[in-house]
Amino acid sequence: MQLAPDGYPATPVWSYDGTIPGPVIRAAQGSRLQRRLVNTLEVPTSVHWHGIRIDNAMDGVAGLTQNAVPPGESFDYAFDLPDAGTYWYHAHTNSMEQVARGLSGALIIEEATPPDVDRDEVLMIDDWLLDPDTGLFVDDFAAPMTRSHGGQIGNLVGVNGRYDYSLSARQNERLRLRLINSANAQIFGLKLEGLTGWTVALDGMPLDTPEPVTDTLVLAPAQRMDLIVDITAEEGETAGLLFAAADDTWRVLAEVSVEGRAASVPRGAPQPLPRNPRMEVVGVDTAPVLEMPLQGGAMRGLESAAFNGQKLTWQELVQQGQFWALAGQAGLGEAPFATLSRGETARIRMTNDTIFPHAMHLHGMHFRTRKEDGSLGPLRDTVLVMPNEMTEIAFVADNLGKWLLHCHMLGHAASGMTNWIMVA
Ligand SMILES: [Cu+2]
Repeated sequence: MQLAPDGYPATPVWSYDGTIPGPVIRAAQGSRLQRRLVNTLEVPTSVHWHGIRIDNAMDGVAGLTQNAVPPGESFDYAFDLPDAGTYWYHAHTNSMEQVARGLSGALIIEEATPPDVDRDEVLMIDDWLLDPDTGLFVDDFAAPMTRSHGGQIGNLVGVNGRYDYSLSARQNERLRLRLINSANAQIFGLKLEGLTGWTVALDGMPLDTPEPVTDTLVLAPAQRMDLIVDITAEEGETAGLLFAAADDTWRVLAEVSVEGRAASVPRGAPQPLPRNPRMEVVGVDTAPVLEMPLQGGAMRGLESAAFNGQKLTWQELVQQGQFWALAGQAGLGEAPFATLSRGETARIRMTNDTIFPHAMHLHGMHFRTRKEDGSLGPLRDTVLVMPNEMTEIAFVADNLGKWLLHCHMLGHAASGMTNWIMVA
């Protein structure tokens, strides 16, 4: 793939179906998706269908819900799609390397009645860490320095596999933009220019009321955001999606060139998207609270944590490439963090005792954040927990099986920040 600008070498990648990102899979809400993974890589792999309330056996987590698929072999994924929305699929075997090399794609589940927009565009936002001389991915996915800090941040940011992604649109045209952060660790600050927009869904799930975009949008790794935008820039003016670069300047992420006019005036605020079924989180106030401190990392460290059934000191953990822990456990333990009975409402209080932000992702079920006053936030599957902050999530454990709860900074997940819950 030519990821870097012209004049730089092309990049050898790992891909689904030969493209980065993989093909956009579109399916109807309520239908069944079937895909055969044929592994022609030289390493084992598996596919996770992120955000889908899925049959546990199809969740794609090597070592928990299936064995990794060896080179030359295949695995048939087949599952129902209960919810409309913006989801994605990605490797879940050594994901800090496999996702970074290109193994991800968008999974779009369409509502029976789509919203009133002229176009529906998927913008998969990623970053790549490339060696400018060779075009190769910098081959230190497991570097302790990045894993114990904020994680691997690329030196090139792009959308849909292009650093210079652009699209053309007419003035007052209405677009649905489906933003997906597929980066390993980068949290994107985003803003609109020449566009008037509303957030209509987060992590696939519709908001009750579309929220006007007035400020910087924050999209953590693995999170999605559906916007409905009207092109309000004049013909010839620049419009598009900007991101906050590391040097604190705003740079163009996706340019929209305005050509012609679709209507003389923009439309009013959009209607909310139809709700997905069975999403009520009930009984939150009386549900038990499970404490999950997020621990470790550079500058803080850990006194000790359990790893592979043994209690290890910080020094010993570091020797094992483990820099993080969730509630005193580094990596998957024999026993789950919690065992919940089907239909039970649970609260997990994640207190970030590290100096880094973490994008915590629960597999198989969506949750709401619960604020200190007891009010509930929007449905999500991935929440950003800032340093020294506490975030409480509440959900109904209505999906049977073994579900990961892990940091989606993939280097963190690979070095301790991965735990699991059992719904039985
Ligand atoms: Cu993390």
